[in-house]
Amino acid sequence: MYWQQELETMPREEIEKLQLIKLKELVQRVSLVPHYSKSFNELGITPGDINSLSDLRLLPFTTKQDLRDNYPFGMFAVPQKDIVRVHASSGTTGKPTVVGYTAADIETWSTLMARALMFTGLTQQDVVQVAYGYGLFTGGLGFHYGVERLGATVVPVSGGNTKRQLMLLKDFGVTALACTPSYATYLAEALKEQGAQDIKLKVGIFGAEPWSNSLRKEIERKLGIKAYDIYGLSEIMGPGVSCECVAQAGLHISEDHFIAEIINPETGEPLPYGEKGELVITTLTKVGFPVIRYRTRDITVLHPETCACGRTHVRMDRVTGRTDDMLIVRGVNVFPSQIESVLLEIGNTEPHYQLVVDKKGPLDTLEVWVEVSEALFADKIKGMEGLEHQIHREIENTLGIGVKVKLVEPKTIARSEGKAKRVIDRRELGGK
Ligand code: DLL
Repeated sequence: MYWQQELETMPREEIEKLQLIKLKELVQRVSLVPHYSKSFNELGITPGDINSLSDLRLLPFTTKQDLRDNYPFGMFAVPQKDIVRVHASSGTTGKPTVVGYTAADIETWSTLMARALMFTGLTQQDVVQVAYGYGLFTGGLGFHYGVERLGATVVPVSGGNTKRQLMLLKDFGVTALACTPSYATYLAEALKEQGAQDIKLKVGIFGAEPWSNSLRKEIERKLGIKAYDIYGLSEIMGPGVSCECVAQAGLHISEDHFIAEIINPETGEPLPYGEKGELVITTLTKVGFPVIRYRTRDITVLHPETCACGRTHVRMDRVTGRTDDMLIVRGVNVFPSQIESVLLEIGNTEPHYQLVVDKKGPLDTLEVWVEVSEALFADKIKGMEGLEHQIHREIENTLGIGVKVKLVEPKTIARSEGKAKRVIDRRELGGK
């Protein structure tokens, strides 16, 4: 089932031809944006220099800092009267990054979201509960427009109010749930407590934060659904930049709208297909806020082979983490999702955990707090000590660092209704 079969199954050669035509147009368009005209001048580049897709590497990167420097609307490529919507993502410090859409951009986004929903097998028959936040965050409205475009029924409940979420899920015969994987975990737990009966849910479309394949299996088991990974970022569009199909073998990036590259995050050098590095995206068709070679900071791998689903668009591996979320503990690189995988593979734990990084004297320490399963907890001390040792051992085997494991009672770690905050880094506070 395809939304736009011809585009989704285009031979690679044709995709590349189309991309080159659009890239040339894009470079013309952005050369009118002061930020880009300045950097093109500095690099001595003119739009005429782009004659093949490999010339992409002549172009400068765009970073989050560039967006901050041009806050709020300085990167837009059209007069403000043509912008019909803005979204923003909150930064860890200071002002948010602001993105703008023309009516044509909203149209493209809705189409790409409808495509993504269809990747997961949804049709007009489905009832989709959108429990991503509505507002400046792109999750809620991005899904909303996509579900409507698909012709399915949208339940625009937004994030939070778990009790109401569960009521609607049952009463409206919801067949697909869209929210962060951490909120899906929370909803699964709450549903179990209520006694999950008469639930028609069959599909979950989860993203906006890293999650491991083990957590996917856990959610699939707990909710009795198929869970798909959807990826996106506001700077590029919002959700729907890529999404898994029913083959669950990577997330297809809509290459008729985006060019994806992988670079070495340290040197900025492009890496070949199959190698792990930072994802960089160029938007080919965005009008209001086109972006050249945006450094996402997300770590992944690209695979160009045609998928079992018949789509030819390049697939990216699930994002294991961001270069800036990577913890460096005593010189070892650690992504929270790696620890998540270990915890869930071991079993007898709940998918609720918290990592606490601190500095004791000259050394970094990593504490892993994890909730034990209700069953084990009911059994009290029996088995707890063994579990603690096992987690310690498995993490040390996988990551090569010793950690302190703290088992906590069920329901003691804060639940998240949006993006989970898995890490407390006390080193940032000077060890306090
Ligand atoms: O999180 C857009 C979105 C909404 C995607 C709903 C999927 C579903 P931002 O708030 O700008 O936009 O955050 C973007 O979130 O650079 C990644 O680091 C992370 N991220 C998004 N999706 C995934 C995913 C939205 N499926 C940032 N896996 C991105 C891992 C993800 N990380």
